[in-house]
Amino acid sequence: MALLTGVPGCLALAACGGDDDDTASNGITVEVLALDDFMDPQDVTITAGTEVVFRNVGVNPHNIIPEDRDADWRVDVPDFEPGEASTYVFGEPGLYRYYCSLHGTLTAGMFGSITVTAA
Ligand SMILES: [Cu+2]
Repeated sequence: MALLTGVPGCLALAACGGDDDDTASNGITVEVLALDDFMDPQDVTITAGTEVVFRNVGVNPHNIIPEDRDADWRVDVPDFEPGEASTYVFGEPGLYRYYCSLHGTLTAGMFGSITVTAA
């Protein structure tokens, strides 16, 4: 699996994983924290419609790179400096794996997963 750099399709950063997705929220929010250099919690299970807040509480910039390079919940470095957060409502059940390309891969270092179960 190649590391993703310069993935097209997400050039308008404000549209990536922002608050403007059209998936209906179920009102539940969970936080996934990016620290230096790991995700806490690393693996999360939620029901469809839950909003995930990715928050960088480390001292270094991080990113959230989906395994599926066409996914629209990517968070790139300019939007994920320390103190920054990005939200996304996961509406479809499935396994969503991701990693920080600065500090990991899908299987090592800084990576995690969101398991979305049917509502
Ligand atoms: Cu990182």
